[in-house]
Amino acid sequence: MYDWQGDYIIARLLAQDKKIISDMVHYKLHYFDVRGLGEMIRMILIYNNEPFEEHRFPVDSEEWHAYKPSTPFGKVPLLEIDDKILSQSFAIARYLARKYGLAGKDDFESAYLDSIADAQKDFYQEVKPYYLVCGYGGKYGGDKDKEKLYNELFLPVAQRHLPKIEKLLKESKSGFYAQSGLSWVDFYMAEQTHTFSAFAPETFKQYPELLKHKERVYSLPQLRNYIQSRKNTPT
Ligand SMILES: N[C@@H](CCC(=O)N[C@@H](CS)C(=O)NCC(=O)O)C(=O)O
Repeated sequence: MYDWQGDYIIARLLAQDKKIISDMVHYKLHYFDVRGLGEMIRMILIYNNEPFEEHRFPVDSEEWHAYKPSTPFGKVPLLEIDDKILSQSFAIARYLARKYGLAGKDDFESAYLDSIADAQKDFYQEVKPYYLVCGYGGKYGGDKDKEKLYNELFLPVAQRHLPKIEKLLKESKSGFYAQSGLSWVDFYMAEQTHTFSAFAPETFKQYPELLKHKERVYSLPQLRNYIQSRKNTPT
């Protein structure tokens, strides 16, 4: 009697497992072996305990140049979702965020979060020459003078942008960018703060709420172990 019941229960569990496995989406993330624009995507999946495969390759490598023509826009990150392919980091992040309830509580909050991410992207584009002399050992920065770029480009742009971002963070009162709490934009912003505060530590000392926000995100129980054990590349 006991054996039969045991077998029955095991058979039920196996059937359930099969269903769970057949319902599971297979994710494969293609990106360079750095944090960059791929990291928030990794963080969303890890935060949600979602298994995914990774294809990481060295920046500017033969492997990348061979793979590049097969990508929709010649850029990564790129996410395979079963037999579909999605590129553009924000599109991927938003797609996953909507699935996991990390895209704001309603349409307005979702668009508001997008506006913060887009404003940060504008900042990144504007200070990119400084980013390039700091990251990758300066390999892609040309012969530009780092200190001159810091004083004449990075500092004025940062002094214009960072107080606005910090003000919005404080105003949400949730500790995250949305009033309703954590979203994908917190992962993106924490990564941006991590990168730029290492390239300009003195500047970021003036924006302690941004540094605290990064720590708050990195200490989330679902992410803590990953953050401590990940490959912590400069970019
Ligand atoms: N708007 C795109 C930008 C993607 C992008 O610039 N990717 C860079 C790496 S962060 C890339 O693929 N660079 C290699 C190349 O252009 O050959 C996104 O957000 O995904």
